[in-house]
Amino acid sequence: MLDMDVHPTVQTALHDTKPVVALESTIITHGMPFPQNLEIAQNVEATVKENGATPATIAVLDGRLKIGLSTNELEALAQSKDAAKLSRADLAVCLAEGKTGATTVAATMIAAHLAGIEVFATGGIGGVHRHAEKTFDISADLQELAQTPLSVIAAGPKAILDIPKTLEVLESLGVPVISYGQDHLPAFWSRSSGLRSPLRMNEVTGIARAHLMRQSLGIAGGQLIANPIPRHAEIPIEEIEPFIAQALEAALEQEISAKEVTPFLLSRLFDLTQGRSLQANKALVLNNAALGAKIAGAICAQK
Ligand code: PSU
Ligand code: MN
Repeated sequence: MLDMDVHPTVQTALHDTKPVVALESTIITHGMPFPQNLEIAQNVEATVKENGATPATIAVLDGRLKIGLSTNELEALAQSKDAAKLSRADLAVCLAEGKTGATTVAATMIAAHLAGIEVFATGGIGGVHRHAEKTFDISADLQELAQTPLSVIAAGPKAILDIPKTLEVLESLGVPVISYGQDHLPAFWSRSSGLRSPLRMNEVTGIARAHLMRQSLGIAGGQLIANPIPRHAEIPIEEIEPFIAQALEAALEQEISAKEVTPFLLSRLFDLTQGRSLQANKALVLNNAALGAKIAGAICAQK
C-alpha cells in the first residue's frame, strides 16, 4: 500500500551499501524562518556530501513519502506556510489524505528505517518539557529512540526542556546517550548542560561499532549521539537562560500547548536573541551533519 519516492541518488547509494544520512524537515518548516531555513537546509545537504555521504531529506509532499528531495521540492517546502508537523501519530493520516507535512525526529526515524537508512542527523531532539509533571508534555521522539534502530546525531536536548527529566526518561527507555568527545552532556546552544553524560565516546569508529553491536544483540531502538555545538557559535547557558524563561512565560500566558509548544519557543527565542539563536542553530546542525556522514561511513566500512 505504501510506496515511497526514494530519490535516485539515495536509491543508488543504498543499493551500493554507501553511506546515507537522513535529515528531518520539521526543523525547516517549523524550526527556522524563511529564507534562512532554505539556505541552512541546502548547506546541511552539501555538508553531508562533503563528508562522503548522500543526504536524504525526508518529508510528505501531496501524500507521497519522500526519501530525499529534489532542489525544487526543498525550495517549495521551505516556503510553504501550511505544511503540517508530522510525528508518529500523524504520519499515516497525512499520507492517507494526500496532504503535505514535515517530519519530526520521530517521523523521520520511522521513514528512514523503512527506506533502510541507519543514520540521521538533526539539530535537537524533543524531550520532557519543563513542568511536564503538570502538562504531561513529553515528545514522542523519546519513545521513537527506544524502538527504531537509528543512530541519531543531535546537539543534545534543548535547554527549553527539562534536561534532567529528559535524561531519566531516556535511561528508563534504554536509549544510550553518548556525548561525543566530552564528559558533559551538551545542551543545544550550549556546549555543556552542566550534567554528566551517561556515556562518552571519542571515536567515530567506536560509535559505528556500538551501532552494529546493538543490532547483533537484538536490542530494539537506536542510540543518541550528543555532539556539542562548535565553540565559536555557542551561547553559554547563563546567557540563554533568561531568554528561555521569558519565552516559557509567554507560552504559558498565551496558553500554547501540544505540537505548537516547540515551534513557539524557538521562534520567541529567535526574536529575543535577535537572531543569535538561529546562527547557533545553523552551526550545530552543520556540525551534526558532518559527524553523521562520518558515522554512516564508518558503519558501511564495518559491515
Ligand atoms: N530542534 C530544532 N528545531 C526543531 C525541532 C528540534 O532545533 O524544529 C523539532 C524536531 O523536529 C523535533 C520536534 O522532533 O521539534 C519536537 O517537537 P515536540 O516537542 O512537539 O515533539
Ligand atoms: Mn509535545
